Amino acid sequence: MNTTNSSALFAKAQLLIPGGVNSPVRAFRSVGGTPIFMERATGAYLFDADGNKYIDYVGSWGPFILGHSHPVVIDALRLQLEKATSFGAPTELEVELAEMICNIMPSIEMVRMVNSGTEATMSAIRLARAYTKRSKIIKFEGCYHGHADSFLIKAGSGAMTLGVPDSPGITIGTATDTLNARYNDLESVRVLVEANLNEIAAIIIEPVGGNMGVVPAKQEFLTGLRELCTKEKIVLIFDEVMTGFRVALGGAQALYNIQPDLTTLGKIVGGGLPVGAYGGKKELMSMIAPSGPVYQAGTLSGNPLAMAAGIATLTLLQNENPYPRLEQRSEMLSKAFQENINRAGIKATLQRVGSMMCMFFTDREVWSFDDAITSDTKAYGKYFHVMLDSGIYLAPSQYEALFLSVAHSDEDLEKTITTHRKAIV
Ligand code: KE4
Repeated sequence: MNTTNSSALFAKAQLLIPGGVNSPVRAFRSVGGTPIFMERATGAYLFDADGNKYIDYVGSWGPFILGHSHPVVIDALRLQLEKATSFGAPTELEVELAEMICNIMPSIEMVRMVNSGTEATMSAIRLARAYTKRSKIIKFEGCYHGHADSFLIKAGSGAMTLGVPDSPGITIGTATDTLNARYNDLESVRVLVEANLNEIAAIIIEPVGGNMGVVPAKQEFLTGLRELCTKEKIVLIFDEVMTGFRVALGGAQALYNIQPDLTTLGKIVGGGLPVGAYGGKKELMSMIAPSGPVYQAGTLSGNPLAMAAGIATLTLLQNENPYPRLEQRSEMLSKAFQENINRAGIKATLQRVGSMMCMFFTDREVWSFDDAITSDTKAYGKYFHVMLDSGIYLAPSQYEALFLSVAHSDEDLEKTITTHRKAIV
């Protein structure tokens, strides 16, 4: 592939933007090489600054379940664009999207729109702390909830020790309030709860891990978590920024039939524009300013353009119900990948929930972060570049997800499967 323009743009970008990117994972650091600068996209395809075409399985990290630039979404945006892009005042659009979210996810009785998943999760734990009058939170190693200080905390040396900052600039004070448990390991949660009785405000979890590769939660694990939180009066937060409207219209909470106390959303809910949201029971949400004392605000929260894209996207998902077909095509793709893996005789494990999947370069099943990190990231980097050079755009990291959209055609899947067969040997 000729990527001259991308290379020149990256050289200039690095002088002006930290690492040349506005979000670290885009820099290709974990796969090697330099990032491709994109120019336009439609359906399942990306076109870069050198005119190369790619079949896209990143979908802007999840929003584009309907494919890029869906005509109905673009029309909704065009219509809104003619009216206004922002008011900083309430609009009917916000009420409409709030009503759609509450209808689609019954655990959400009230919802607040924000501008990113990070804003959603940081607000949700502030609310949980205010509601319970407790300070500590439990998260899970390998789960990512955005870049708020309370989440960039890794486990201390022993299971019982408090967290330690996972980034400079985060205070020890913050770290002491974040505890890390092990995904799919209910006992690791019980140990922390018992050692911090009546001090845990919230447990926040990705109900399907999507940021350590794709790691499904076991049903009994989530059921046990729900029961534990109910018993100990801990706020259970499902971070469905990635899984919401992705693994099912109603998200992972519909798939697992578990009602969290709070849910955080992002990505698909904005149809590709900057949107996050958090919501849950009225009893909790009514504590949010101005109806209650918990402060949270945002200049562009509920922005009409973003609302228009979100409403159009959720309306299409409700009316067209693409999930059965997405399930069938995702199953076909992952089965074909597995056949390629078996034929090549390599160490790789495929994991999938709905239209999000991941191939780990390890022969272990991956149920937690310590399983995931047995993967050979060098092998993933090599695979990534063979696929990229053949016009298949995957996540530039072993620890992300591959997303299928309704726009991926049979030919796209065929090309992906044959390229995958070559790329893994
Ligand atoms: P944002 O602040 O990036 O909108 O959302 C943070 C977030 C919260 N919760 C979950 C489950 C998430 O997956 C994310 C963001 N996901 C990453 C991709 N794995 C965004 C990509 C990036 O950081 O550039």
